[in-house]
Amino acid sequence: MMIFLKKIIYTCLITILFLMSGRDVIYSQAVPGQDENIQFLVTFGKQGETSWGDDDFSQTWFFAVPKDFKGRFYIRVFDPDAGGENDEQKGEWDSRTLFSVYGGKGVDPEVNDDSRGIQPTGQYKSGTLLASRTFGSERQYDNKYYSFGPFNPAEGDYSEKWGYIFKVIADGVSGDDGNLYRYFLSREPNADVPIEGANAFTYEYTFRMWNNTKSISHIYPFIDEGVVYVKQKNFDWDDDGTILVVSRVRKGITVPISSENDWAESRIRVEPAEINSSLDFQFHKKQEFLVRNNNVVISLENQRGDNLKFFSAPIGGVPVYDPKIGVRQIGK
Ligand SMILES: [Ca+2]
Ligand SMILES: [Ca+2]
Ligand SMILES: [Ca+2]
Ligand SMILES: [Ca+2]
Repeated sequence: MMIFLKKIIYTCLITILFLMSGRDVIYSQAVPGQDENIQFLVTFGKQGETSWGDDDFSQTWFFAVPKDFKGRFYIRVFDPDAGGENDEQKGEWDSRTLFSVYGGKGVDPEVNDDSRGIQPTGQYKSGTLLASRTFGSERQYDNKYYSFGPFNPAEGDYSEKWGYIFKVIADGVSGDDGNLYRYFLSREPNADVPIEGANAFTYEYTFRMWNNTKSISHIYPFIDEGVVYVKQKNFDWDDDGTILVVSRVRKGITVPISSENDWAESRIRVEPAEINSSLDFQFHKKQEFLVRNNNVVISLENQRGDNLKFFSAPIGGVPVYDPKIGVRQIGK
């Protein structure tokens, strides 16, 4: 009887573990990530007006493929066109967006500052161009995927810490409409099949808030060793509710918010217990009325002026406030 019971418990445990790992694996390469509750990234054509929520008409993301992954993979872009469904129209649909994928030496943003893509200037396109395509308003790719690849991991820029790094840049080369899109790093060209242990990150996040006053979006910067404070900068938040910072030791502090076509910035002191974990930047929409089509830009710097990474799958998991740790650490 005891052996039978043990077997049942063992089977249950294995099933739970499998389900837990499955959940983690399935969504870890979606950009935006599963826990972020962000529907789309956004990049406007460079004749666009910054008051519509994109400060520089360019967005850079990095995909890190683990060292031990030997297969081929694809970088899928959902709704790469600017037209039809999902996108933000101004006059005629005339935006053209260049998506380009880079690998090889020069991509690693920890070695090459320009590669981080905070500003689309200097050597932000460093590395070897592996694939690219420009999309206008194209019914064929409207509300559908386009897949770049296949790529081999070895085509990436090797980093001891992150594995093989690839860079994807979306540039709004012309027009004034907003292109909304998202990515998925996949083993297959025609389906979202994740690579276990892969992740994606950016240094400047430009995204669209949901048109829903109840929604809360999140982004998760990782706090490295040696960070004393972070300077947050947000752009064109349209005075839409509040931005809260939460961590294991921080129940939630509000930060100054931008309104229309301007930046707001502030410093946040980092607690020792926040080192080597992720912060949770929460974007709470205004409750009184709906602020529609709010696009926003956010970046973080540490006290040395180095930009922090936002990971689509938060390192160490989503931080949950724990009052016991908070009292102990901050009270020291
Ligand atoms: Ca237009
Ligand atoms: Ca579209
Ligand atoms: Ca689009
Ligand atoms: Ca905005």
